Amino acid sequence: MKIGIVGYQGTGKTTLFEWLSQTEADPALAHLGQSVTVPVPDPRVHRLAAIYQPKKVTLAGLELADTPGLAPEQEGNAAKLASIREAGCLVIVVPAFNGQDPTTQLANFRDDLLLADLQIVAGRIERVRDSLRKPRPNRDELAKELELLEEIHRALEVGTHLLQLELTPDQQRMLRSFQLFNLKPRFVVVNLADDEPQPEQYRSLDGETEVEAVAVRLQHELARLPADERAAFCEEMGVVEVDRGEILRRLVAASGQIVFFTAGEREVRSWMVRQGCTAVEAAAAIHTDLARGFVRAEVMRWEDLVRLGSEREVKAHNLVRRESKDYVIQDGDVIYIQHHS
Ligand SMILES: Nc1nc2c(ncn2[C@@H]2O[C@H](COP(=O)(O)OP(=O)(O)OP(=O)(O)O)[C@@H](O)[C@H]2O)c(=O)[nH]1
Ligand SMILES: [Mg+2]
Repeated sequence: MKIGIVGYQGTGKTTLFEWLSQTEADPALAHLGQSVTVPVPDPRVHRLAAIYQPKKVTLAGLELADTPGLAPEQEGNAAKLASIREAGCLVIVVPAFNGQDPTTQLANFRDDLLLADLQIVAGRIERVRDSLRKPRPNRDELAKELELLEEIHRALEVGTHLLQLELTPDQQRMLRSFQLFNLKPRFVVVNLADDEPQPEQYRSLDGETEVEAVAVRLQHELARLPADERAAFCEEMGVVEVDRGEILRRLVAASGQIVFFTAGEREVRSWMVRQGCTAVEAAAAIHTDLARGFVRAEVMRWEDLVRLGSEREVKAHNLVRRESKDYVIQDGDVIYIQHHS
């Protein structure tokens, strides 16, 4: 799943992208945007590796996409936003440095997202109405879609984030192809000044559930220093190093994904799947053959492994569950797929 880093120009998106991914953005691609898959650090993987002593440890990756900034108060933002329609989650960066007000910026950006979605929904409503004027075999289906679109249109007009609407799976399916921004989970990063005296005031923002306030430029600089110079830098600047791994893990959760593990002597590995993923879908994420020949999943909890120290002990305590295809994978499950080839 792609995570789109979005916001107005100069808010610190590329700095955030570089800090979280520990890569350098290519300036030649700044006007188009660029993406990179970042391994998500997970202390649980290292606990499991200590038990299995595998030859290889592999971390699941999260795809981060840096995007060109929108110009405030400018027509045409809807078109610019088109490139991030496919993102599964939005990270909205708003600045609180140089006297800028993150609350106002966020409100404006939310309006831009609403307008972009309204254009799409209004366009589709018109086309569906046109179609309904002619005799058609799929009238009922279209009428249902029209009713839903009109409800969505009303909700957008009053500024409702559509995730609050509790749509049925059928309705979600009808809307999927429009890739509406207001149906995507979002995460707000308030980019603080290096010397912000009261960062606490930005830890929550009106109407947003996931907010992180962090001095992105400072943290980026800090992370680029050699390890032995960081402590001195922190002391001198009076800052605390922010764990970028924790932010990545919060992004995983905020984007509606969970992490499961596979573990053996050859490899200990974390995998990312969407919440609600079944055992056979998890098997498919590992390898299509595993899904095709799926017999059952053996499931342990990573906590049990760490507490008891070995797979053998977990088995001895009867803590290995045998689950079928439809079992819903939980964050922190360690799974082994039994299959015939
Ligand atoms: N004071 C301060 N300046 C910052 C901070 N983060 C970024 N900047 C500065 O803001 C400018 C823009 O940073 P970028 O990361 O390039 O911003 P952007 O959002 O990618 O910009 P566009 O891609 O042009 O939209 C740079 O000069 C940064 O040094 C911060 O936390 N504090
Ligand atoms: Mg940029």
